[in-house]
Amino acid sequence: MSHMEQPSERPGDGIDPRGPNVPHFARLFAIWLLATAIVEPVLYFLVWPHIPPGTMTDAARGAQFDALVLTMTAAPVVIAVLEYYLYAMIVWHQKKGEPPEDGPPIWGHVGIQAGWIAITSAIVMGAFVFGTYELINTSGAGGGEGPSPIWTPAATKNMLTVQVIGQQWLWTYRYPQFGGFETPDLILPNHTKIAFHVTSLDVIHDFWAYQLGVKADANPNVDNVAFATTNETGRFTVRCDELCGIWHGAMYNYGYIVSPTAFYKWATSTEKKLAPLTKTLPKFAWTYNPSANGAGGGYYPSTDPFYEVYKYEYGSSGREGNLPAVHIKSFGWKPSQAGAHHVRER
Ligand SMILES: [Cu+2]
Repeated sequence: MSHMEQPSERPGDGIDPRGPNVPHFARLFAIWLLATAIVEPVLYFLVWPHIPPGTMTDAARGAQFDALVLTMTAAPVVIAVLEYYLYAMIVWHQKKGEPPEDGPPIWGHVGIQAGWIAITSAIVMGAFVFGTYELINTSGAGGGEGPSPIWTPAATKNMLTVQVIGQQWLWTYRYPQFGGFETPDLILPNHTKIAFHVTSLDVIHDFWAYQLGVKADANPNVDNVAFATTNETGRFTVRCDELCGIWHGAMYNYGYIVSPTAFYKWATSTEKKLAPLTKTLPKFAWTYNPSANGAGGGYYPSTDPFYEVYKYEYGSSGREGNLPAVHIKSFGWKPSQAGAHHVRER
């Protein structure tokens, strides 16, 4: 800094630091370049590994990388804004005893206008292209793609199918490749492509396996598919992320990624252990019809004691509505338990 740039005692005495002869832009640019050159490597090397949701699957890794790119894109903009703010306060602030004075207007400045439009357009269009590519690149980026996914993984061989069933207020999982058993434990093998088929038995839930980078709405009568490839063993959290009633906040559990060997051992032994129970479940399907009192109890139709009554009255095709409770006694239920008011004798 030369002596010419030092603040003068009186306006007109030497060059005013706020005046047009001071290279403000060059200064601002140099400071901005230096700050950016320091901050960007810090983000890349030090911050990136700590960005959620981690690296347990390709989908999670993709989300982490996307967040890094957006952060590194935003950082120079944030630096420029803060720097200009501070610079203006220090260099252009009103001197004591001086009348308020506005700076020179910049309207009509072609360079600033063109630069503004060019830079903001480049950032927005870049984010658009990058975001679209990333969405497709990791097979839907861990989001639910509906019943017929557009972006499917390249290799669909050796893919583990896990059905995720939401109901008020818990998650259960069925493994159709292992006899269709159902369990509250979500166990996944490492280094495996997983196809999550997410559905609900009652209201709308949302399957959010946070560290897997997987998030898919669980709608009744909809098979919502999301993909992820496991990368690391460990525990992850499953939460319901769609307000679904009074115990929505308690609708979470933990899942585990284990070695393929450990998974196979677990899956085959669980299949065997649960076989008698699996027989009482409805046949594996991509969606299940909620029973008449499904929203209240989340029963599957065939295991719902009401359903037997329902079938008796309406046939298995059924229809919605309140059920007359007939023959409840033959299923071991008393009318008072079933909440029935009209017990008809046949
Ligand atoms: Cu829920």
